[in-house]
Amino acid sequence: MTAAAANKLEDYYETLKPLNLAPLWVRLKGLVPSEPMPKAIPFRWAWSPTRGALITSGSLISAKEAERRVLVLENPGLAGQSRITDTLYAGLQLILPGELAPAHRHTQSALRFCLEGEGAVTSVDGERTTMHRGDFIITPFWTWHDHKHEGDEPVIWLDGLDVPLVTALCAGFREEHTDEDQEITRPEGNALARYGNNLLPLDHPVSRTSPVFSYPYGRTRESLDSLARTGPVDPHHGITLRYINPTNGDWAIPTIGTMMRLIPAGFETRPYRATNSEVVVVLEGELDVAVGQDPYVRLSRNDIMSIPGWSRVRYRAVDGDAIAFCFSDRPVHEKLGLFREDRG
Ligand code: GTQ
Repeated sequence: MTAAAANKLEDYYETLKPLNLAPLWVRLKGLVPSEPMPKAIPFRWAWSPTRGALITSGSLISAKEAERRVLVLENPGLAGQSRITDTLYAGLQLILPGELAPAHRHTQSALRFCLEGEGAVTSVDGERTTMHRGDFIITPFWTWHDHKHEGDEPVIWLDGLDVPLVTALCAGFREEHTDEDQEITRPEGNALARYGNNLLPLDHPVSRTSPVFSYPYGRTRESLDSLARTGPVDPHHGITLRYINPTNGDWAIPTIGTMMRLIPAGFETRPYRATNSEVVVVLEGELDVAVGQDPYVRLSRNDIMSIPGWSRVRYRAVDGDAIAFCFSDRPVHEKLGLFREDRG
């Protein structure tokens, strides 16, 4: 194209702006890329400074004032957007002894993964559950939930929500409960007894989110222990178990895939990538994670890492087994027919 023709085109683009029109030929490759181009980058939040900042917030604002005292884990590639990957939200929540984070509900689904401290309780839809390190707890979309603390030390957990997805669909609703804490209608452990033993009450309906809602780490650990001794160990995933909804075999949360991963001592996984993005937090041992061409990054206890979609990942455990909790947007990719993986 000649310079004169290019100038003409530029002038033409200017005439389009007041008409609220845009030329697709300028934008096509960005809108319809040849492969995913996440804005998120692989990033590690080291526990000690992150925890320090969170504890400081405890002396500046109460859980009630904040409604939820959370530091959002914000990906450096998505500054100001409250996202840990292009499609996932993550935050670290602090609750101090005697505090109450009041009851509310929203259309975003949430998970809690407990990292530190004893004595906090989350109530979901009429049932409470006491939180212990390594427990995975679900707040299904549109269920009342409040958090309180009956212990005597700070409690910290990782929140994971499908906020960016719900925002993209413009489907966010929230409501505050008229009471600060909701009425408890069933004894603690009731959900686990009814749904958590490979049994379901006769005629129990299929539900979109797992009714188990609290998965104690002890049980998960038993399975991992046994498999660590006997295998099999997948060359790309190590030993990865996914939390499921017993009413339909789907992921425990319909929009967020949750998993526990054990990489045996001395094991190195082969490169793997999939369209979904992922968040990893180390529970036990030390986990080395390499993304794309980058060298291995070492994750220690409670360190958190973002893994953008469609980036090649390798895991390695050097000294001793490593155990990490992971969550991703894989269920949404699967449900929309968008999930692709590459084991090369
Ligand atoms: O605990 O209900 O990190 O509503 C973000 C939004 C936690 C919660 C978050 C929430 C919550």
